[in-house]
Amino acid sequence: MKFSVVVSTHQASFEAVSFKGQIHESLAAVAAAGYDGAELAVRNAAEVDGPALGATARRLGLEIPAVGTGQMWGEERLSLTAVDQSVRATAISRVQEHIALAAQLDAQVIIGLVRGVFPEAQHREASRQWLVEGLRELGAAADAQGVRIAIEAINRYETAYVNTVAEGLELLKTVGSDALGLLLDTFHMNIEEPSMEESIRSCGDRIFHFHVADSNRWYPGAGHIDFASLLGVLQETGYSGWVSGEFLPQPDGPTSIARGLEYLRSLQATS
Ligand code: LER
Ligand code: MN
Repeated sequence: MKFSVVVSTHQASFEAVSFKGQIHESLAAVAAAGYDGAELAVRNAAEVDGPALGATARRLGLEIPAVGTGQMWGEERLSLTAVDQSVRATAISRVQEHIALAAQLDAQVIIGLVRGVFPEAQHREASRQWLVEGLRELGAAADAQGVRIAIEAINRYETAYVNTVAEGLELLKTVGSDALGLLLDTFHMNIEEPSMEESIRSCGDRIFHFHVADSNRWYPGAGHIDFASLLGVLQETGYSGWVSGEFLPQPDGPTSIARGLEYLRSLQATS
């Protein structure tokens, strides 16, 4: 099992990332803490120098497992289900740039809140259709570049669509692209899933990426989620991907990444 942690290439309002900005220094801190990789949270891929980042990561012995897109929604309110067609088109072309960056870095692309939040006043069926069409277009682009897309199930307080793993699997079936799978996040699953273990089992080989934060969104080991059980079940499914820490920088970034990794590795040692 390989461990990474999320760092943001630029300043951003989303809080559950270990470091923001000064990305080359952040990568060095992640490598020094002993991680195998650094997941990138990126608002605008056009502002990221992929080859330079890739070179820094290689020099530090880090891989880049995934590139997140959530800041497009968080900072700019771009989404694949915006009522305004031109906003949807912009969101699609911006995610295409993430796909190109991911291809350079041998990473996956994450679709979280960029899918939109499905407000009650917005027609649900039309939104669902826009999302399916958008994901088909992005799936084809990803496929052509050898990139995989991981759709994240996110709790009900952040979006009204794909809150659960079951909804995520249903969406994958509707879209019908092999380039698409799921991102499971223990923070969201702890809120939405009756049994996190059963939800992991229900995915078969469709888990493309895995986020870990404890129940309080601090580093694993700081709350009451049973990570020994979850990582054991994840391994039983044959998952050979990444376990990526996406947690609040509490009590501070360096301490949280050190404690989170120490705890996860201690579980591995006893399994
Ligand atoms: C992003 O990976 C995530 O987990 C969401 O909570 C973003 O809002
Ligand atoms: Mn997440």
